[in-house]
Amino acid sequence: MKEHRKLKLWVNKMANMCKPDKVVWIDGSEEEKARLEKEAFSTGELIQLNQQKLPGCVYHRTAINDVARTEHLTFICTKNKLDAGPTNNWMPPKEAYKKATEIFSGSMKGRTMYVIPFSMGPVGSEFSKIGVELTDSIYVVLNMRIMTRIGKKVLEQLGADGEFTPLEKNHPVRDNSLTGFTKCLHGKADLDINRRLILHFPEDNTIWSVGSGYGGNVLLGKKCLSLRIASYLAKKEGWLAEHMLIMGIEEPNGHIEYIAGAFPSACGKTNLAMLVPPEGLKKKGCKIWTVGDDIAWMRIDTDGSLWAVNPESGFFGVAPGTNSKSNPSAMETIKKNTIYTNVLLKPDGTVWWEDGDGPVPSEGTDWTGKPWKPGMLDEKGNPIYGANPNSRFTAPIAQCPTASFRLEQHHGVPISAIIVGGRRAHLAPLVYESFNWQHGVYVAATMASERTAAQFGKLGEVRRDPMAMLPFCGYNMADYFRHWLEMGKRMVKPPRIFHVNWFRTDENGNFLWPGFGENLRVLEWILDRCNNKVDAVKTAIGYIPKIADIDMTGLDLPKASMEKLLHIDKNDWLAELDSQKEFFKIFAKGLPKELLEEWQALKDRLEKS
Ligand code: GTP
Ligand code: SPV
Ligand code: MN
Repeated sequence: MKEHRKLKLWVNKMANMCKPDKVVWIDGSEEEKARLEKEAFSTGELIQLNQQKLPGCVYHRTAINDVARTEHLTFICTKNKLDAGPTNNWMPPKEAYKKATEIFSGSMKGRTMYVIPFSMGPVGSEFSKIGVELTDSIYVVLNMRIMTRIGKKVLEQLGADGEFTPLEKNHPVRDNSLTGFTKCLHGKADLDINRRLILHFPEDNTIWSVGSGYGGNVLLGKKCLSLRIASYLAKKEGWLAEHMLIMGIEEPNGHIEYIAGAFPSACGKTNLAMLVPPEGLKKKGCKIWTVGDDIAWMRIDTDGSLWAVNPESGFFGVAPGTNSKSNPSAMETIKKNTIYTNVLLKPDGTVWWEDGDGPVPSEGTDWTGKPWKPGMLDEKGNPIYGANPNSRFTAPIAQCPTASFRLEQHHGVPISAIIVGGRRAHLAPLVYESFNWQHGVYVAATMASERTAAQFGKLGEVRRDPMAMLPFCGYNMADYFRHWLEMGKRMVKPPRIFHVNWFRTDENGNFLWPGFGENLRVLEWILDRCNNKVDAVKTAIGYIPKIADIDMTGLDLPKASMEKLLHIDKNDWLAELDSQKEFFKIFAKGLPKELLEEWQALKDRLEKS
């Protein structure tokens, strides 16, 4: 294989700073995987699980203070602060490089630096992007092996002078300086939260992450490249990089329609993407195809519609709550070749988590490595969980029983509808449809959700999370809204935009909607709307279903619950508008005027209603 000169120079430069004992280039082979696992078993970085019951599966614990993305330590480092915008933490590139250099310097002494060439998207697709991650963590290498396409084939694709990943041909904006392989550097250093930095340099196509060993902080192809850097590129190049699942819904006649869905972290993307139709609907013969559970790259094709690819090749899914009832496809997917992180380890070398399958084990070792028994309480009297609430599984998409046959197709899938939504105990109805693209962008830009365990911070607090991209937009979010509005104008047939809420509760705090597989009932209504098959009720906030148009076959839900689920409370919505206005204020003059117009129009409609 010809050598890529610039890549080699960069690897040498980084190695000179980090001072690893060795530098090992990852080729992606099975032999290499076995060798790395063996080494990690010997140091305790990984534990081999019961190979009869969980073939090919391994177990890992991260440090106790390193169990979720740390958004307050995550920075967008652009020359101008305004380019990062008011919703991102910003640091000038010079200062960021300097701070991180101090932590990286000599941090890999006694360790190996692995060089992982990886492709986000099918290798060779014009739409894919290449990255190279340097890391001192075998856990990261093995995760990247599942989550992305790695190794020799990627280097070959990069080629000797392939300094630049190909852009879409004939694209009006070609700026090669931005599209070279993304340079990703990760080091665990001392895993000290006070010396942890997740730095993005979109202007240099570079990511530096130090001091963490957890998921989104360190699998740099995921949130860092495929969302933060990619969103920046997407704006320049005229496409969208989104925190969205992609799924196909096949009708009995074999016709498949695809939808993309943006929900904040731990709000149900993985579960929706691989839902199993409930008994009542199965009879109709609907089928689900899973394309992706976390990230969608979408572009406008020559047919004027929006097409999406999932740049990833694996799931990094939330374990707690995953069981054979809520998500049988996920349970099937993670039976083999899976990395389990921060779950409970059982004495027989298998794993368990809260609301998982099987009886609660009588004993085990918890995610912190301590002996665990059910019912244990901490000093404050709170239950001690066996698995961390943000514990995860890493598994290949190809193992999912509903994996789409179009996963490796370079062209992706056409998107009929975009759905957005968060966790809202009150306010938002089960589903509503926006009036048009611009209104839909406003709905998505003002979406909000209660905070989950996927990010460090206070649980339950409602925060605005536009397009579920608040933590992931690599540039000024006001410009991001403008980009969405522009994209709509360029499409002949833009997808319709819907808002959903699976999490509305009753007076006692119980979910009104059963969720999971039952969500298909709502998706069917959404597709019927896209195909002009059903009417709807026009309300101030958008179109909502006529109750009779949601197929309830086999679901015993009182009509009163359905009414509550679709109820629109005028006063709550007026209060919501005040809160939206506060949010808009942070963008000052940068906010596209169209969003303010939509805000005003909603206010007028509500007041008249
Ligand atoms: P990230 O991987 O962090 O981006 O999360 P995600 O959006 O893929 O969320 P996921 O599907 O893993 O769901 C997170 C949690 O929400 C799990 O504990 C699920 O049990 C729960 N959940 C998912 N779908 C539903 C639903 O329809 N109803 C209810 N009540 N809970 C759900
Ligand atoms: C999320 O938090 O949205 C995730 C998990 O998908 S992580 O990869 O850690 O970001
Ligand atoms: Mn996610």
